Amino acid sequence: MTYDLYFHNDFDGWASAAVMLSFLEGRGDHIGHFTPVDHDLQPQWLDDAFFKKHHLFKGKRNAPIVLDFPFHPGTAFWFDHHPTAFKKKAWQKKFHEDAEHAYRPRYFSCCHMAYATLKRNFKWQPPAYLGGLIIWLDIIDGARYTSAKQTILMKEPAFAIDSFIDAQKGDSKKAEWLVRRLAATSFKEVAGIPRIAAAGRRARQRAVRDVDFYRKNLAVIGNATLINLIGHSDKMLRYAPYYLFPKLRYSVRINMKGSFYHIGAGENPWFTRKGRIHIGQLMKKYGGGGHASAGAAEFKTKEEMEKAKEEIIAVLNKKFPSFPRMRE
Ligand SMILES: [Mn+2]
Repeated sequence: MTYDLYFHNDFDGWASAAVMLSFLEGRGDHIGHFTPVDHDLQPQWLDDAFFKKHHLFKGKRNAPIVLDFPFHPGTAFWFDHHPTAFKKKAWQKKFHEDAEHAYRPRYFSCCHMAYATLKRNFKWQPPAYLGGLIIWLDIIDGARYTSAKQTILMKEPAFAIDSFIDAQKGDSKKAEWLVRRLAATSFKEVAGIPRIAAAGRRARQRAVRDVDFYRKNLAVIGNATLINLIGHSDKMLRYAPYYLFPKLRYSVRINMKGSFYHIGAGENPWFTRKGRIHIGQLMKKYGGGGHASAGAAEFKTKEEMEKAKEEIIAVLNKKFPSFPRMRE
């Protein structure tokens, strides 16, 4: 049988496609089209006839497989782990778990979830090298890095693949090429392919440059750091504040999203002390939202943003004494 693969356009999506491909080819099936998809597609995605109507590729349409992306009722296989997997109430009712359709929001990566589900449901015996890929997707998609430093230095081979995927901007030919490589051999070998190794080097050079921007522009206010990225949004390094100040608990960043002022706040993931502030709840006050450990809100005017910024930093400092300011 021939299927079309639709998968989220990030490392987890591409790796999930590789796991799926390995499984399908193992039982003699084929893939017609490899299509990375992203959330800008959502208005069309919500159409029941999406798989018939879309213009993502030409040619014959095969039974669709969707990975690491919201539920759609017309799929042959669907595996996802996102907490926001169901976009329509009526569709959620149509979801019934079976061998080909599963939802496991507790998995750190869809790649790992698809691997485990296919093994369980189909007695699939995956090639041993896929085990390493799964471990790394749980780290990268689950943001379970050992340190902030690891995210800046990006020395491990998986980071090169991640950087390469990022640079392809959803190109389906490149996606097919890389998904086939990842399905056929160990990710370490894939990371050594010259163009992928080169993408890794470029990403590391960029990170060194961007950390320097943080070093020059990051302010420390009590337990929180503040960075203004307006005009420098390309330099965003989520964990750089904790790399420079590992003892600080929170980071706040200012940016523009279109014509809106954007405040993002996060908690240092390597900070284990209890008694946390729910950042998503804090942002709700300003019409935003998020999770316990990260959130954001948007503002029409600079004045509104400045006022909220002061308040948010004050709240983040309220419950905790100041910690010594230490650079690594
Ligand atoms: Mn994912």
